[in-house]
Amino acid sequence: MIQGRLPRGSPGDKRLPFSQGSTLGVTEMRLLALGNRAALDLWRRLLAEPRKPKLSRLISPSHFMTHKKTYFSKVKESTSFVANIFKGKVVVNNMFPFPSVLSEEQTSFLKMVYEPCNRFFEEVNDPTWNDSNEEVPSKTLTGLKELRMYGLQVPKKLGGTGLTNTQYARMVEILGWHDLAVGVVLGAHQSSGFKGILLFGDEHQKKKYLPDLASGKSLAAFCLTEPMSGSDAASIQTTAEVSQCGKFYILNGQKMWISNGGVADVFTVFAKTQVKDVATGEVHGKISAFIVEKAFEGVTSGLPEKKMGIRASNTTSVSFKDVKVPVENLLGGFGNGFKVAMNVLNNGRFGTVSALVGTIRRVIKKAVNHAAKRKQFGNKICEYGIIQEKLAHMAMYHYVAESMAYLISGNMDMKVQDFHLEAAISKIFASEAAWEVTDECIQILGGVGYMKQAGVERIMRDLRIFRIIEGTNDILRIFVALAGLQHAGAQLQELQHTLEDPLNNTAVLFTELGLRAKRIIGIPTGISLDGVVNGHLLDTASLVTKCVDLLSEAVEHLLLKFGTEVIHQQFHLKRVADTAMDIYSMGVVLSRATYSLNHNLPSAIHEKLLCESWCYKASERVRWNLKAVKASSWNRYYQNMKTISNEVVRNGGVVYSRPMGF
Ligand code: MYA
Repeated sequence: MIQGRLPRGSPGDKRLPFSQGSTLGVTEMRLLALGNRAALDLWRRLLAEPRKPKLSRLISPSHFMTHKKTYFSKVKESTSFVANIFKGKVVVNNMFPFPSVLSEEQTSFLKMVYEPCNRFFEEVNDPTWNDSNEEVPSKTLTGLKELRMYGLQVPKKLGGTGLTNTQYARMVEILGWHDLAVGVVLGAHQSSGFKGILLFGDEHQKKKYLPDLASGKSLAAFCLTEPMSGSDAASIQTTAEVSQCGKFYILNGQKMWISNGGVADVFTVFAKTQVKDVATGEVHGKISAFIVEKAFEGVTSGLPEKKMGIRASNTTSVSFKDVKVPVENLLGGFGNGFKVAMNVLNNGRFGTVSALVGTIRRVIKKAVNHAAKRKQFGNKICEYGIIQEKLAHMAMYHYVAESMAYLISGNMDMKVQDFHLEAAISKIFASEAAWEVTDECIQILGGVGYMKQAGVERIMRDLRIFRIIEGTNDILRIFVALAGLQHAGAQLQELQHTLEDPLNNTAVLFTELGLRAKRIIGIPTGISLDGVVNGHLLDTASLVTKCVDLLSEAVEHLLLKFGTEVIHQQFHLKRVADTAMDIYSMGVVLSRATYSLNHNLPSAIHEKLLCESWCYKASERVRWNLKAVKASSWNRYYQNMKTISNEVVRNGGVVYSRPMGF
């Protein structure tokens, strides 16, 4: 009945605002007759407001970032912890108990491959030499092949080491501890380069390529990024057209900043193909993935790039000129390339997180060694509060990042499918934590830390790229926020349908009313982690549930205020993503500390401290960030940011002249 009506107070709406004695619809009058003014208000808020039609647009074709594709269209129920907190729910299945997935046999196998590899890095590989000479020497590459490091997750029957995700995570920690550049060579090979073949390859493709890739006889690279296509992965311009004979795809285009680009023998290449919609007969440009060999005519690589860090790894452009790719080298089905690319990236991110966890552990050791020995003003510097706070923060960052790494790898081993938001958050978190920790390590070491000899400046240079590769942290933040809002929008829309008939759904109406009233007053809505977390952590757990209430309230506020326009509200989206990250990180450490307390691990009490302190700080950030999302006073600040930025851009730099005028 209210359908199509203009929202009250909007331009063109002739009715008076409610507060001034309004024209009421029949349902509204019935609700008033029921004597519940608050229920009436809620009903109006959920129904009348969205009829702009904001919420309905949330689930009709709408667009993410580029207005090209549907984004909010299909939302499935999710078991993801992160997806659910946007809906005000705490779903703990993938979070508690903290996974402990390795059998005794798997643990001893891991130790068997781990120890020689770690020794090899201590004794043979020299990261400083690699960095200065911008190459990984053949003795290292050969040694890594002998250690079966090229095919860690390739099944044994195809010549690989056959590790689970958790075993792999522990192995790549070694790379992060010792040499991130070698980590990138191996990561670009197996974490992304041939991961598509492992995940999507048919039997023939797996048998043909994986044995040589796993032994290190051939090397792989992942070719997605192009000169005009970075974060907007769907906008690639490389093309693949079916040849006249129908036996090949003809590949043309250029890829850039490809790790292993100049040394790989096998590339996973993404290209635009013309796909015919069976139902409509229309032809669309959709991405397909291909396995391309360096040996195919027309494949060339550019010169190695000169980089800030990970210098020993090879990075080049790769060009394809009329390359004939056999049709059997199509990977994952015609037109499914975007899905292949996203899944490869989703599946690879936990490896990066694990490697960075190794780096952070190493850097903390360096900082502690120095702080425990260095004396100033008569005391060891680790006795001063300012250094103690730094060391404690560094330890907390590591605890969170390590817990994220093993929670995801454990979940992946338990065949959990819905982990892409958690993987994105973990990659953002680990790359920023590693940067922060290394920066603080240099600060603690002072002048020593700034010198090459201490080895920390190389780590810092190596680390910088991790906030950019595998999806920049900025685009991943937007991805997390929008995916979460999509889930919340779908839930709100379902509620909207139900409440179209409020009189027959009074139970739902009053439950929703109660929930919102509690959130507004600031009392718990009833979600709880009692019985899930260890009893000693109940107070800390209540910080998490409170933050979930605050997030879902803020999310609803944004959806009702902006509708699909929310996708353009990046000031808000960033803060929503940071909140989701903070809440996830709190959940992760609560899970890990609960496990340690429940199992009486020797470090359990220390872990409880880390967990409590982290959650306290994170919950304060959540409050702050969500205030900035909801309070109208912040709009002025956002407007200022826009204006300042526009003026700086228009001016080609800062706008004002120096105080002396020139
Ligand atoms: S390679 C370069 C990395 N580049 C990127 O990561 C690009 C970043 N951009 C994106 O990810 C996408 O373009 C975004 C989507 C997210 C912005 N999982 O309309 P859409 C689905 C599953 O939103 P867009 C490199 O760095 C979505 O639901 N599905 O798409 C390697 C929708 O599905 P449907 C996803 O607006 C470096 C469809 O796709 C995901 O274009 C080597 C379209 O969605 C997702 N994540 O923007 C590193 N996202 O159609 C070496 C979207 O069904 C590693 N979708 O509704 C070193 C490691 C060291 C470790 C050592 C190990 C050994």
